Amino acid sequence: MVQDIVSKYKELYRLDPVVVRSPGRVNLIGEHTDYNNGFVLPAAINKEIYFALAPNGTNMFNAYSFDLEESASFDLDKIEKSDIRWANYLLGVIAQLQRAGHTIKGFNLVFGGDIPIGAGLSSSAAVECGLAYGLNYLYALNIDKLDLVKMAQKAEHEFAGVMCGIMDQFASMFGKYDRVVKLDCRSLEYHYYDLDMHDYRIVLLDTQVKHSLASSEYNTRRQECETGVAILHQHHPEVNSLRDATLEMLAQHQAEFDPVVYKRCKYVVEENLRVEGACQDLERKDMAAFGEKMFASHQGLQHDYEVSCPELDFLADLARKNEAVLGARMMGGGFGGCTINLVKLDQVGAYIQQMEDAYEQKFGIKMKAYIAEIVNGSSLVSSPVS
Ligand code: GAF
Repeated sequence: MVQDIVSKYKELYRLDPVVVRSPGRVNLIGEHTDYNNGFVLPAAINKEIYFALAPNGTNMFNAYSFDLEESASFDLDKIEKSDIRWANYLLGVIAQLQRAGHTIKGFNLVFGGDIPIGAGLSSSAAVECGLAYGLNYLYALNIDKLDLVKMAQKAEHEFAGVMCGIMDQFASMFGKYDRVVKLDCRSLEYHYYDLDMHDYRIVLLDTQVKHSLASSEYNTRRQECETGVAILHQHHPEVNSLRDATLEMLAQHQAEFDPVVYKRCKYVVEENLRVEGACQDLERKDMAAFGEKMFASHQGLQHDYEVSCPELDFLADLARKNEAVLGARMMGGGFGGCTINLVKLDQVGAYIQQMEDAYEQKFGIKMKAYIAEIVNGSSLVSSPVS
């Protein structure tokens, strides 16, 4: 893949580019907790986007999407939202860098990779982080990685219109080989945990559906959480986000809550507790207990947070009945995309086959399956001057 990107770059622009890579992510547990200032446990995976870029001596940004076979050019003095959807993830990053006072001179870019779009593996975060990382290197901007992550997140807010939390961009930039990273989304402190992959694999089952509710319901969930925080804050001034709330507080003030808002808040408080417990499981190497928490997370996402869908529920239910599976749940924002499954190594092939058959029989859709390996976050692949 990287060779194809570089060849295309040379064919189009005739120069030797800098090449960087930026991965997609999985999240083991801790869903819809990031924008509630809580905990997440993601990892970067071997589904990646490559970027070839070099200065062009003009004031233009010329981009070519290898996957879509489309090009677009933009004047760097007038960076604003575009009608070209894929370009907005790139333009958003440039806008953030410019706003922070960095001069971005003209450059040519070819990018492409193998992160399936719409599967909940954060292809958009990978695009944002990859370009931020690449420009930081190309123009020696000396921006630290956490600031790049924040800029990438802002790019998503302002140019893609999704009010995401920080998890996806953080995982893409800070992922580490064979480790998961527990991120405290309030303090942005993080800690890597070993994920002992000797006896099992991470299997992603891609439903191939993305229900249109996804982005409107995402924003609704954020509002419901804020409503819950406002109620608790009146009684407990120290509660400024659901991260600060406890199940006891919620139970104490339940009468003041709309029942829907109540179950949203209860889910988030429980999910944060699950992430903390899951990290202790990893320290004890108790993968059975870890897997149980994944199943419990799905139950909460299905019944209390209500961001699942029949396709995801079907796969999670079937996984639960299969003794090859330690844990499984829907992953990411919801309403489609993938389930993440921890599957015993010697049963991976049979499990995928069985799930594919059952899914096709039930929904008439051929699902896709990926075996995810955990890799490092965004990095330099090669540089003509190095
Ligand atoms: C999407 C968002 F981009 C993340 O920030 C996170 O909120 C996730 O949904 C749900 O956990 O991937």
